[in-house]
Order: sequence, then C-alpha cells, then structure tokens
Amino acid sequence: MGFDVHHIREQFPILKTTMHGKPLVYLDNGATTLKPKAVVDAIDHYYEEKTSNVHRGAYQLSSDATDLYEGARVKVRDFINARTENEVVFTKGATQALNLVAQSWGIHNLKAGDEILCSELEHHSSFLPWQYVARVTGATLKFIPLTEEGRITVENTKSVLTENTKVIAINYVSNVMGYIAPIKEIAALAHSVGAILTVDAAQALPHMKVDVQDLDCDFLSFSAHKMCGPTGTGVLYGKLDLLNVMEPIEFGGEMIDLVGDVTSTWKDAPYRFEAGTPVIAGAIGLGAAIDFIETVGYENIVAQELKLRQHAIAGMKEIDGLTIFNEGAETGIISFNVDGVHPHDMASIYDAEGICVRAGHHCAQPLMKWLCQPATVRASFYFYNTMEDVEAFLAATRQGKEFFSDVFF
Ligand code: C6P
Repeated sequence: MGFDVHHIREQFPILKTTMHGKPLVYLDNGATTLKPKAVVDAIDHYYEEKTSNVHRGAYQLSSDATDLYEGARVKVRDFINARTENEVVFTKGATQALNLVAQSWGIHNLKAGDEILCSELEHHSSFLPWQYVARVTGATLKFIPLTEEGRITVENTKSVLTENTKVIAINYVSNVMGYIAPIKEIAALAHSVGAILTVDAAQALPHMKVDVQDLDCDFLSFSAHKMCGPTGTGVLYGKLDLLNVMEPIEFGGEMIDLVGDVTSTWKDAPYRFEAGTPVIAGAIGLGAAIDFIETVGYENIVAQELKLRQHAIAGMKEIDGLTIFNEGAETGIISFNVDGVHPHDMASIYDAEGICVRAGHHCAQPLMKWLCQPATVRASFYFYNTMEDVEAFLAATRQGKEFFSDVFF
C-alpha cells in the first residue's frame, strides 16, 4: 500500500487529542516525536509480561527479557549497518552518548597542542563535552567556519584541518537549520590526518538512512525519542577496536570482568559502558520504533516532510516582515522570526491555536550568535503532519503578525 498519512495518524493515539479545544497540531518534532501505539505496546509488553532484570537471572523470565533487550541491539546493528552488535552501546540519550566519547576517548587521548574541530552549528550536547575536554587537556577547540548559508562543507573543514587535528566533532543534521553535513567526505578528511570523527546524528536518524560503514565515522550518537521511540534511551555506535580500548566512565554492576581489592578489569564493549541496570524498556521501545520507521519507509518520510515544508515556505513568503533562516534545508525544519516580535510571543499565539512549535535558542547558543538573533521560532515537520497542519500554522502566523503589529506599531 502507498503512503497514506491518515492511516499513519491512526497509529498515534495522541493525535486524537485536543489542545485549548483545537485539534493538536504538533510541529515540535525536532524536540521529540510522537509515539505510535506499536512502541507503547512493546514497552507495555515488557512491563506487563516480561519484567525482570537482564543478564543476571538464572530463570526463564530474565532470559526472555534479556532476549528482548539484546534483540533490540541486533535491530540497531542492522538499522545502522554496524559490523557487529557489540558496536552498539545503549545510553540514556544522544547527550550521554556524545559525552561518553569526549569523557572516555577525549580525556585519555588528547594533550596540549592537539586540535578539536567543532562548529557553531552544534547543539550544546555536541559542543560542550569537547569544550570541557579542551579545558582539562589543554587541547585547542577550533570552529569550522560556516558558509554564508550556515553550512559545514568539505572545503571549509579543509581550511582549518591541520596535522594537529585529532578530533572532528560535528552534527549530521542541524537541529536549527536542518542542513545535512557531508559526513562521509569529512570522515575521509579526518582520517587523512589520523583524526577521529564523532557524529551527532540525533536529528539524522529520524529522517534518513544512516550506514555507519559507508560513512566510515568512528562514533555516532542518537536518541530514540526523536525517531518515534521512548525518552531516556539512546545509542552510541563506535568502531569496536576503539570501544574496546576505551576506559569506562561509569563503574558498577555488570560492566566488570574481575573485581580485585586494588584494581579490576572490564568486560568488552558494549557492556563495559553499560554499568548498572540498563535501559531495558527503552531499548525494547527503540527496537519497536525501528520496525515502525522501516515499515513507513524513509523515502515516504522524507517526501512527506519536504512536501509540507515546501508548502509552508511558499505560504510564509507571502507574509511581510518574516525572516526565514534556512530556506534551503533538506529536512523538515523551518527556523524563522517575525520582525519585531519575540519568538516566545509567537509561540503563545501558536499555542492558543493548539499548535506546538519551539521558540528559544534551541540549545544552540553559538549558532544564535552567528545568526545575530537571541532566539528563533522553529517549526519542525514529521511524516504524520498534514497539509491541514501547515494551513493552521500559516493562519496562526498571519494572526500573530497582525496582532503584534496592532499592539506595537
Ligand atoms: N535537541 C531540540 O529541540 P537528547 O536531549 O540527549 O535526546 O538530544 C540532544 C541533542 C543532540 N544533538 C542534536 C542535534 C539535538 O537536536 C539534540 C536534542 C532537541 O532541538 C532538544 S534540545
């Protein structure tokens, strides 16, 4: 069957709810996506019928839970085309995964004189871990200059790459601009000087096929909740030869090999990085989210997002005094401001109409500085949004524009 948005929407119970008496128009998918019933059911199934801890119990129930948890790891392996499931570390989210690389690989491998390349396009979760590593190791943090449009390119990466570059830490898709970075080419550049590439793919996995072997990145992080999965769950992919020589950053149950009075030894990856009871229900939910996304199909996801985005941009261009910051983006994000109106004021207008958008700095303050804006409004579409959602968004935008021009001018 072809893509039928109404059939898709039936699988998201929250879309039947209302907000301020209006149908819910959810355009904050960059922050988190809605959850289909299949994901909620998979989590319920674990809690209602398989609750037990994993890797520990010598009884059938625990063995069943372990199969579900490890089965999810295999699903992630296939989904991102990792060489082995041992390259898949479950974390509590992209933020924890990105910090794990910086705290474990970064702190132990960098010294004064080494250079880390980052960019002003980064989410704080991609940037701050390396800012901290630079501070404590004495390494230098450098920005890849952005193009006029605000993109990371191969050329501008080359312009700051040196023999001292040891890490490139960048996003695959920007959470404010929605641009896709040329990760495969930048991985080759990094490796040409012996550096590693760690990729923040939190906004990539929801929208596009990611093949870690094809990209040849060294690390890649993402969150389940941005791709129809549960909150509190994420993944760090890492090349196995790197993961297996990295020190854990958390210590506790199940990550050990042998514990002595003075020193102890660790399990191989991924378990050395999963101290304590892991994110069992979350991983199972992520597995169900992967099944769901594969059933919908990335080609349909992208086509629907871009159709909506195009329609929204065309409508927005008919409204005077509106600045769009990322007209050429390849994913369903639109960042904009209405001249003279604070983004939070616009967000209240949308909210009154049942429309959810994000307003603020989007955890990307260096980018706000680059854009010379304290904040922006961000509407982010996903495949369950409709043309009616776009129309409601455009009507509220016009209404906000008129309301605030009457108030202030
Ligand atoms: N961005 C947004 O509204 P967590 O919070 O760990 O699941 O993901 C962090 C993160 C990392 N990188 C990028 C590119 C992101 O967009 C995010 C989360 C949300 O844009 C919440 S701040």
